[in-house]
Amino acid sequence: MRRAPGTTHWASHPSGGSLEEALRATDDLLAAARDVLDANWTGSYTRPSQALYPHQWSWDSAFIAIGRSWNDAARARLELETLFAGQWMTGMLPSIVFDPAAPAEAYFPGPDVWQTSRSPAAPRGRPTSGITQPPIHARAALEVHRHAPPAEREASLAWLRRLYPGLAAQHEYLAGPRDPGGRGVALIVHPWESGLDDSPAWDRDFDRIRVPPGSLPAYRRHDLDHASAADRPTDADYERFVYLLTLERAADYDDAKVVAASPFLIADPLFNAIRLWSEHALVEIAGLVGTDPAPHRLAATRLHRALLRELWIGERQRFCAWDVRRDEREPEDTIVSFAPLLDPELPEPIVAAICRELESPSFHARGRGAHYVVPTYDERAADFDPERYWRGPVWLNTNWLLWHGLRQHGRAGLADEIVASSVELVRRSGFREYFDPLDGSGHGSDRFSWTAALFTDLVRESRRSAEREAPDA
Ligand code: 9WN
Repeated sequence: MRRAPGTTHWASHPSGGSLEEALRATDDLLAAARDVLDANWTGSYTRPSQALYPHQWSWDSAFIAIGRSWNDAARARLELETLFAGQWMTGMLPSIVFDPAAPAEAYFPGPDVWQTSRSPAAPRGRPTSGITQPPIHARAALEVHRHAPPAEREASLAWLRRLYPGLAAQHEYLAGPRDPGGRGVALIVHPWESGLDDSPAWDRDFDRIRVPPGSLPAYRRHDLDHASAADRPTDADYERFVYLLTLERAADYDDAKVVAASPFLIADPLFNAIRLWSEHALVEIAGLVGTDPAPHRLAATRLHRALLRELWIGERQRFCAWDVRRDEREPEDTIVSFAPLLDPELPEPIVAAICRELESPSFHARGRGAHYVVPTYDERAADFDPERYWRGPVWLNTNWLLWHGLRQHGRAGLADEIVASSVELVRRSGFREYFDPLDGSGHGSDRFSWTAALFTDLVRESRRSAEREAPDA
């Protein structure tokens, strides 16, 4: 039995599991988080984890930079600069920048499989993947700058000036080649681009992809050397991941050809909501570096409208992923539907609808024994899996994104619950990659960098807000 009735946990704690209580005695955990980040630091970037992910991942580095900037602003800045050195001439920021120091067999698929030198747009002499990940980087850059100690403010501004053209190019790329129909939402061509690889959000589309027999070379999944098979995507999913990669490779990573050929073509609410939130960060960054913020304001307005027009489905009261290839909306109730809370202009009735769903038994099983928020998939769905990757477990990065979204819409209660739950998960199970929402056990990699980084940010930021709100002694 997973749901042990009466188990003590933050939601059913007699005191109501206040944020204050969860934040108590977090100094040792903050020190341990710092140790994880330092152990995973390579000298120029941070590995997501030592064994499972021994290269630089794009959105990981952005989350890591945010958390690290509370203690070490210089490394946080270098983290993002190292990543942007792998940016393509098209503006695409690749999902992985491969580390030549990592052994060839350390991760599959490695640079020999991607073969990105086929594209004239790929950076020379710097092997990367040929796809992208959610564009959280402008937001991360702004957060890192905000955390800069006064003595480093000038250095931080100079860094923002250096980074700004790359950030702007990343957003232009998404608005250009990734929006071929001009509908205002960027399309992803591989589930790995979503960051939520095997989310049920695109099962209907992904499950229909048939891998032609004999079309794939023999390969070995190195991920299963470092994590339990029950925690990772299935072999059938992996086949499709690799098949899509081979199609993109055959198109030499030419965007128009990839979009034309890919059987997977999705407008993801989470990817586009992050893009919108980052576009707002670009407005602020442009102001800081003395550039005209107007184009970013305009882009944000367009994207806000497109999110509502293309991805909000009124009858379902939900944002849905749009399978553009078949022109179908995917109704699965997953965490991607909540991400538009990151839009500061989201209309109040839609904010209220999202919060209702977040508080429903599908995502917030109050009073049913041990439970932690926010699961990545509807707990009442027949195929909800509390342990497998993005098909149920709680992740600190999606918690962190929702916490920001809820706070900006004045939903402090739910936001505080997310912090309290995140802290309790780490206290109970350590800096694991993800957690079972029903019993709090840890899964996937251990000593996972973004868990350590975002734990740090959640705790430090919450403590700071509490200090601001405390009545004068
Ligand atoms: C494929 C590194 C990455 C994260 C993704 C997460 C997982 C890779 C994998 O690990 O994806 O990119 O091998 O499973 O899904 O969000 O960036 O932590």
